[in-house]
Amino acid sequence: MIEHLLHSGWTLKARTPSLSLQADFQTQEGWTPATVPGTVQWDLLKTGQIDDPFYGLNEKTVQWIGEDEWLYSTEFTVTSADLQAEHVELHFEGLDTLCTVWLNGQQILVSDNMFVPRTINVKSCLQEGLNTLQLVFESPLEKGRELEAQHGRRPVWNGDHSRVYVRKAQYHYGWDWGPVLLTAGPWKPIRLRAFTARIDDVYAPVEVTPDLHSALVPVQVQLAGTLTDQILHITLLGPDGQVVQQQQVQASESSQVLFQVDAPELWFPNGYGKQPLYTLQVRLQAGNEVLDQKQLRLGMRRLRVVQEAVLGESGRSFYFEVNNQPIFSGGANWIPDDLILNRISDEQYRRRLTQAKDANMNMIRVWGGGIYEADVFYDLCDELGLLVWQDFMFGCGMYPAHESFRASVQQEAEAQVKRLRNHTSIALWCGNNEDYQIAQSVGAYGPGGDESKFDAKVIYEVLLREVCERLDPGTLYWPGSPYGGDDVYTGLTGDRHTWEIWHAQMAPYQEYKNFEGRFVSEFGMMSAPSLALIQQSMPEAEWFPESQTFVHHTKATGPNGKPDGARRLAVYQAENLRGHRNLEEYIYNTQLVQAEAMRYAYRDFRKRFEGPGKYAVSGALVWQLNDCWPVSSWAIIDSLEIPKPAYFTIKRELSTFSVGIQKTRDLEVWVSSGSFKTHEATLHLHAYNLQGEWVSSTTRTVTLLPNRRTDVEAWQLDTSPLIHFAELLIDDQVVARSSEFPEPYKYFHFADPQLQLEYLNDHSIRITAQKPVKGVWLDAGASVGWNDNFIDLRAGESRVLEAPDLAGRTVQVRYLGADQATQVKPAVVGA
Ligand code: BMA
Repeated sequence: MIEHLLHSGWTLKARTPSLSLQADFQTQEGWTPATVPGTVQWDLLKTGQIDDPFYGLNEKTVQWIGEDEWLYSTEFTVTSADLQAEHVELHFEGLDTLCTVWLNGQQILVSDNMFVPRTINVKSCLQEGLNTLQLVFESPLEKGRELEAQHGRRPVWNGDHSRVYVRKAQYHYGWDWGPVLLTAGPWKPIRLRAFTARIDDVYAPVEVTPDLHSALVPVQVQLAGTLTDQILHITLLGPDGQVVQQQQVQASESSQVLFQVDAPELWFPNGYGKQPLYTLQVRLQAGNEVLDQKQLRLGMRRLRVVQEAVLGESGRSFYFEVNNQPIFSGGANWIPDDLILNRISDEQYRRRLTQAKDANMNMIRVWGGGIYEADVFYDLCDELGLLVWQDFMFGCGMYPAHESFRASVQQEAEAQVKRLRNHTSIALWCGNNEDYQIAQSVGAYGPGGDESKFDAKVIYEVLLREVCERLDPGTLYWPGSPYGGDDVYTGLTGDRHTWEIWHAQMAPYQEYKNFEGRFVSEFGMMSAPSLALIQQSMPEAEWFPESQTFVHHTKATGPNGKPDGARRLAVYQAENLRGHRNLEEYIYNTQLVQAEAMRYAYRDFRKRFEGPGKYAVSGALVWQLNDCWPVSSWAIIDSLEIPKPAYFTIKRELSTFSVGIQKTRDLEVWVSSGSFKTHEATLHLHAYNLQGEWVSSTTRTVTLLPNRRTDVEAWQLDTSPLIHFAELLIDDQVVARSSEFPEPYKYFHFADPQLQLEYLNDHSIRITAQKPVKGVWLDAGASVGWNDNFIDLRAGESRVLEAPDLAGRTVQVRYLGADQATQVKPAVVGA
């Protein structure tokens, strides 16, 4: 196969409505060099024609782009060799969104779904020498509004109502954490392919036997083109690169071979084992000539979603079982990492997903308001041990289901399931985000709901289910997130979004345990981003939380559509902390509250992963891992890639061992273990009074049962509010720490910890406290890769925090109750 990427020579311009389309393409004026793959916004930014939409209030000044039509044009050369091929195709991997394509003046395609790749046979339209390819992108807003006028206005949460009619990433219309940026352009590669025969699709659904002793790898290869006497060579290589098995078959439209792997090296989610990957190579040959080849990486794992009775409770469990081991799915929700999608490099994907892995996460939910992610995203998830909960791209809306819409969704679903189904990380397909919830809120679902008003139910319960069951029968299809039978709020079956905290009644975050679900696929608490990001993304005069620009960079809205982020944040601050005196303290306070909320959530949800027969809560996915621009949001990593304190809290709560302490009448202490083995452990408990003086210490030994919670015998409590620290040791190594300071924090006068900080070398700092201290936060003004941060220290305790990238940086230190930040000069001590 000869393949040309048609990525050069492109120019773009805004459509001039007074000219005919032909004249507009021919005019010399107004053209700008264009990047393909890419979007208009990216090029206008690169060529200085618009200001950075993410800076200050600039978002408002770039809205015209989404309201205009855009022309793209290029010329490319076709050789006689290309034309001699039996088949010549143009392949558009993705067009954003409403696009008409002209080749040498002939219309060859009309596309209206950014998630559907298109292949067109163009042999008869091509000529030797120069050929012209032209694209016209209509305004998604205009088109959506036309469709809305035709079919009716539909309820949505977030963004313009018309979005539900346009198969474009829904967050481009603005969300409660993102600006409006209606991009347009060929956002994925464009290729010209000339061939006799090529590989169209390879499908290899690994099936590990229940006893885990062997795996079957049935390989199905679909070929396209003219098949004569070509041969398919199919090879399976082990994780060590050695050939495991090999077969050759005569090429036919659909070929199958079956490999059996004895004693497969099993793939486990992060934290539960390794991620060995096998390689499947498929080569199409005519004699010695290689016509085409494809390569897949495959993990050997047996995965099921188990919905069984929960001992002594109503409803059913919802847990992922990998290689016969129940998994506590600790992780996060993913939104696209930018609005200008082509700017996200492979390295950026790697950094972000590695941050998730390093936070001991094992599951990422690709949320339905974004995109089916780039191939590299799933490759990384396979490699890093991150299971993927994959939504279809519908979010927070009452979607239509008329015939042409369903046909488009069908094409989209088939293309995306085929593209992604070989990934070991794909653990579940899910119909949508919160569409059952919005349906319930408008009386179209749930108890007493009139489901005849829920048009898209047929998409979620019939269309997508059929596509998944046909194309990827080994993976569970789940109609929505949340979804749990007749009422999306019960929490007794399926998955649940817990928003009673933050949204709804704004319950205190200390109450997460009252709002659990069998699998909590969303919950979150907002906070400000880092100081460095604020300083970079708004003018200095606006560096205060009440400024117009700061509010503009806080997109949360209430039920009336008005901004309510600051208001809700203020309530959570006021309930727990004393007020802030400046921006730095505001950032610290909001981030501390977010971290505390996440401590309660993860700790109390994981606590309910109680062992065989009682996996009462088996998943906790924070809303949200990442951000797509500079904003106050629920993200735990801001768009400058700086993790917030909540990131480190979650990392601790999801580590193989975590300790929980809770004051009821006694002091309740438990340990959650994600180890498949039983461990003998020692637990030290230390108590201090509010003056920071030591009161008592006790030690217990405890046998930690595998992969579940173990309770430690309760301690009787003194009546006065005490500060408690727990330390869990296995083989004399500290494997988990926890502390409990009396709440609400605002009532208590905690003693000055007399913190001492020493630079040991350019990647480690020693911190020593003379008195107990909570929430010690080191801010180096950039993402420096701290191994730990936002820590609590006992009196007299010293800890070393490390970051590879500290050299030459000033570090700011804050803690709960600190008067002001302490600066640590970038001196190298003890090097
Ligand atoms: C969730 C998500 C998003 C939203 C978030 C915060 O339920 O699905 O729609 O951004 O809440 O409000």
